Amino acid sequence: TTNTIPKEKGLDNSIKLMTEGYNFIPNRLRYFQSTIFQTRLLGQKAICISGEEAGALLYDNALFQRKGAAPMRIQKSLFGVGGVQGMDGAAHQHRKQLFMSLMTSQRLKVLHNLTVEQWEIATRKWENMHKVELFEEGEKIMCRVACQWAGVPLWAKELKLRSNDLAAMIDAFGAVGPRHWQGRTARNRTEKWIKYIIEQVRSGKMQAPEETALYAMSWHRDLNGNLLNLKTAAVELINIIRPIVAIARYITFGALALHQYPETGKKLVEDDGEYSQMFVQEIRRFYPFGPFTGARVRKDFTWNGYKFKQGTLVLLDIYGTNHSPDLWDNPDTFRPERFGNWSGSPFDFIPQGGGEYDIGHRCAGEWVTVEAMKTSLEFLTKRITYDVPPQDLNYSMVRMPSIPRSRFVIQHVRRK
Ligand code: PAM
Repeated sequence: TTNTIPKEKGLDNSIKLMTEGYNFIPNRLRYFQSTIFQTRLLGQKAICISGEEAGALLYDNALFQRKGAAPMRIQKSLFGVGGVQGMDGAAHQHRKQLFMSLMTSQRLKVLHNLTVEQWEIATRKWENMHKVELFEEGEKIMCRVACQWAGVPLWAKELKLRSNDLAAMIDAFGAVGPRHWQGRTARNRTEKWIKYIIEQVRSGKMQAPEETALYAMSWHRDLNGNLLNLKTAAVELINIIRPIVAIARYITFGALALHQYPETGKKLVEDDGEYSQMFVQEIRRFYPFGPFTGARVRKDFTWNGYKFKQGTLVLLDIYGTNHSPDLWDNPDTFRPERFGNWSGSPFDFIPQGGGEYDIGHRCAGEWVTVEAMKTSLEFLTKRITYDVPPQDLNYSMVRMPSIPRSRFVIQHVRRK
């Protein structure tokens, strides 16, 4: 039997995506009483799907490809052109392996230590500051961590520029107008910087420690035995450092959770590690960051009676899946305990995408994210105290990516 996919009217509904944000897909699924619908976005047909079964579908590499999935405007700002996110097949597996090889437990330990060190250094500065904007400061902390971890030299006087540029690429992903163009400018400047550093390594003028991403990206060989061209090597090295800066968003939402649900802070302080894990998982589930992800149909197929035609863009609802009442009890309640003896699947909890790490497109940096969040939020609760003055802590469900409007201001930072 063939089912008809509910179809949204309109020549193009991109404007509605811009005005409904994270709720664009969930709103329509509710309206159509469906887990699938069809619309038009960015001048093309797009099928939107949501839920665990939908996740399993989108991450089936036999049915979907990433080539040509991310719009050029996202590549020119957020991801870069020619990087791992848009690759398929054996070439993708080989490239993904390059990223996964950097994610060993040893390297996560190094990341942990660097993160603690940078929070310590920041605290010394903050003790003498009247007020601190946690989001931007967190980005700078994570920028330093990212560059040190990756082996990329970063002078103190360029920290602000590099951190702001990496942040601008992330901030651009749901933007039209100036915020988008700032993301592009930031990417161009960052690629120029990173290309220069990789050239220094390749020409022997700079030594990169073997365990670092700088070394890995500089000397990686593709399946034909060739070094990555300079531009691609830079794009991939930026694909390591930029997403580490993006963790500052989750850390800021974590600080918001600590403020709005004070009992979580007490539990973190008394914690032996288990609560910390549940707490960061709930932050990644609850707060809006990635709205959806996408792929293109590789060849015609039928799923649950719905026909998918080759080349069609398919979007998987990340925010909605993480808030689906079919998968989560009281999904709109912040409750870390839901992750206690939680038996998840690779497709029900997908803040950073679903599926497998090694052969799939699941975010390579998910362990780094969890580690940096735990370390940072434990530091905020166990090592320092601070006041949260009155401010507008609301976050928009329309602006993508979202962030509390005040960027989370703290005062009277003191060591415990
Ligand atoms: C990073 O890579 O810097 C981490 C933060 C990125 C958040 C990604 C949010 C996803 C947004 C858009 C994906 C577009 C894919 C659409 C495919 C059609």
